[in-house]
Amino acid sequence: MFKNAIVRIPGSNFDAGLTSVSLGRPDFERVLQQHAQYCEALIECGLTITTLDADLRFPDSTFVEDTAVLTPNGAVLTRPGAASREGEVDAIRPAILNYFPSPLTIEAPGTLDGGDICEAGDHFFLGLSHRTNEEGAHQLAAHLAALGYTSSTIDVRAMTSILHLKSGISYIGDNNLVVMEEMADNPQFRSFNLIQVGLDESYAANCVRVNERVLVAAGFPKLTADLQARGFDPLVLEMSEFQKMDGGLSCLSLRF
Ligand code: CIR
Repeated sequence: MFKNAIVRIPGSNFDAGLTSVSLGRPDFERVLQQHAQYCEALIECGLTITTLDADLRFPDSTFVEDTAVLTPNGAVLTRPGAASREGEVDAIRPAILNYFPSPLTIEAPGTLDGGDICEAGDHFFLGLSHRTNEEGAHQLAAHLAALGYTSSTIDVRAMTSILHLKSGISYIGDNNLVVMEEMADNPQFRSFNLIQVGLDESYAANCVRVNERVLVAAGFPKLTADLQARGFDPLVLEMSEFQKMDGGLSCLSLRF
């Protein structure tokens, strides 16, 4: 069960952030509206949220997930792989210190984005991506071991369709792993109950279990229906403006 979340309001220069997709320019009014609905959804799921002010120094800073890995046993501050995002960790540190007084850290030359880290019970999958390097994953694996968790790496560097590991997989509890079709045959997922997402709904593979609900992006009826049929309670959220900047549901909050 999560009790808390940290979010950051998108800045007016949100459209100056990084993106690898060509879905058009985000509409700032809609960005704010979708973000507000996301925050309301977290509250509906029972979370108390810390809302940080927009930070115009970092256009991508609403994607707070990339700055930390928070576990029940302790926190790790990351070192984001994109140069323009490195300072986001200093910016969020005070908010994290309120809940985790002695976070561990990822040090240079390690880089690591929280979006590459998928918790699946007591095991963590660490994505090697164009943001998270082997050194970063190695440091995190040692920190997680010290906190009592196992981990293993999954290399997604050759997958041009995803930015982070969690763009393609989401653990939604009770041994259930939502996984995009292209990754479903990974032997590391063999012991999980796989919920496959077809090529036409790949973006929806980034969903988030928050207590009794599963946050799912709007516009992906097959996954939504599949989750319902399996007894989950999807909470559907418009994400169009964040998708334009390579962002998914998980990136918009740190949950703990
Ligand atoms: C970036 O490229 O860093 C941002 N525009 C999107 C980050 C998305 N974060 C995530 O999936 N955890």
